[in-house]
Amino acid sequence: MAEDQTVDVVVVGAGFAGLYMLRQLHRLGLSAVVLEAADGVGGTWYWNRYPGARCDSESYYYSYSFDEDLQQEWTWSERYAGQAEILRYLDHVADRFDLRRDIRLNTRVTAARWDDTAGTWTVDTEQGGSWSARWMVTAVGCLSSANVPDIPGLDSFGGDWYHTGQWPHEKVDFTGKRVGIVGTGSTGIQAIPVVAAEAEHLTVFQRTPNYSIPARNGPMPPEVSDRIKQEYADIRAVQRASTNGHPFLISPTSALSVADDVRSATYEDAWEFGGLRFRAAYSDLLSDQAANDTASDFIRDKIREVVKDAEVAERLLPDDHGFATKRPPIDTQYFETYNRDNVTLVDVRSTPIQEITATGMRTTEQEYPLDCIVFATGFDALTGPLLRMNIQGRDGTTLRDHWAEGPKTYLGLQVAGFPNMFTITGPGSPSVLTNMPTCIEQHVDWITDVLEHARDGGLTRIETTEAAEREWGEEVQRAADRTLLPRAATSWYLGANVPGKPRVFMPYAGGMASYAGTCTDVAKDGYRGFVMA
Ligand code: NA7
Repeated sequence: MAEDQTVDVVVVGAGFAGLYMLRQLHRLGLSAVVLEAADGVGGTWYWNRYPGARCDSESYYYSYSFDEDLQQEWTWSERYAGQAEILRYLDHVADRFDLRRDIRLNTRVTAARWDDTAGTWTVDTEQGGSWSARWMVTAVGCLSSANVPDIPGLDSFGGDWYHTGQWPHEKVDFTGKRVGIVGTGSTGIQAIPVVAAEAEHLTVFQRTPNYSIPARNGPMPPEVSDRIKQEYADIRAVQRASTNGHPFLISPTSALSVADDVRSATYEDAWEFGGLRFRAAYSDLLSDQAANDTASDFIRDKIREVVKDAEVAERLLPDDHGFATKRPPIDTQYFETYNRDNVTLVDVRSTPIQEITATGMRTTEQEYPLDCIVFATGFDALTGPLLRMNIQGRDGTTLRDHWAEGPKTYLGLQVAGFPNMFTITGPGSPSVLTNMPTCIEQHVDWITDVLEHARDGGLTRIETTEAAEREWGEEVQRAADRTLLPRAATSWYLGANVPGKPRVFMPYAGGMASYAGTCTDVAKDGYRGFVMA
């Protein structure tokens, strides 16, 4: 039955962010509801059930730190947790902290309007009910709006097609099937080896070749798990003090300051250790092109070593961007998969996809017969999930209009003209450049503090100013320009993967710790950049 109700806070989304936000609102004693489109909690980990779906952060730190008992009682089974295990964890959190009573599942938000006279948000749902609240917090994730490419003929395809971010709940069986995967980002790189092992034939349609580092996943030995649990306080402290929210710091040494053999040995060790730590091997991999070239060349050599067919290896060599200037994937047997007889690599940059036919995919070169197509084509990142909620601020200004030239926020947390709305991991925050739960906890804690401040001070309105928003936008740009990241022309950080999306570097690249320090200073400074009443 559709509900019309009033609460203090409406939270949209029941993933990592929404669950923790609700926990904190309970602590504050505010009435709250979490509206969630899916029929379960988990957000990203509810939707992304594609073969091989696994977190690229290691399990022991891709987790909440807010509750010591939770840290101690939960034991991860692998170095990197798979989708199902993370979903079990989030379900456990929802139960353990008695969150479900305030979560409405199967409730997609279709619109949200600010009423300036009443000082409230009205949030409409697809089911027809609406919620009224003084505060609205979006916890909609950064990578939740699927980007399905507009390829002519998709409707006429006679087989099944899927987007990895909207995967069916029942197992998709590729046995005996000719499968095509479009996309070689983090998702495609995880899915390709798993699908290749099952399908009769896999054709990979690659537009931009990518770097990838072996994950070196494996079972979590009990003694490692025990040691981590004893050291959690220190581990979390490093995460919070780090650039990317991981429990390791970036080396202070320049890649260009050491002899070639020393550097090669460092890279070799990092390659063997596996995972995202490779990026932390030297201080300047993301800020100096020559330093970055050393890492990029090392990985290109590895690809040549692993892939037996020299021509295929050549096609797999990244050539348009430096290592980790786009989100760096990590993998299990990705490049090795191209040594299988049942895998074909098609370069759709030189022979673009023209259409999907009833029986396959046609490029400018030929038609590839397919029974199934998997789009691992990513997301309308950061802005997409917010824009599709049809948010209307003061004077009827829509978020879509306000962001027509690209997203504008103050600290990634608020938007001028949209009072009392807080955006967890919004554009302009470091979110997607970090280990997400670390960033989410920092955001939620900051929002909790400001709501507590409002509650205690009898404040009913909090809104950032256009000046604060402009200055933060300039700071986001300056931080990006200190890195090589904006140079990766096909990066979703820039919105480049979605046709027509403004090309603006969206995340804050100045580092998690320095960002968190700024947020703390802003609060200490009487919430500088916010108008409160
Ligand atoms: P990504 O990283 O955006 O990767 C999408 C891939 O799909 C990438 O290789 C794209 O090529 C390719 N793509 C997108 N559209 C097309 C079309 N129209 N034709 C051919 N190829 C296309 O998404 P993921 O899901 O892999 O990863 C998203 C994040 O999830 C990841 O960074 C982690 O944070 C977790 P392109 O590079 O644009 O040329």
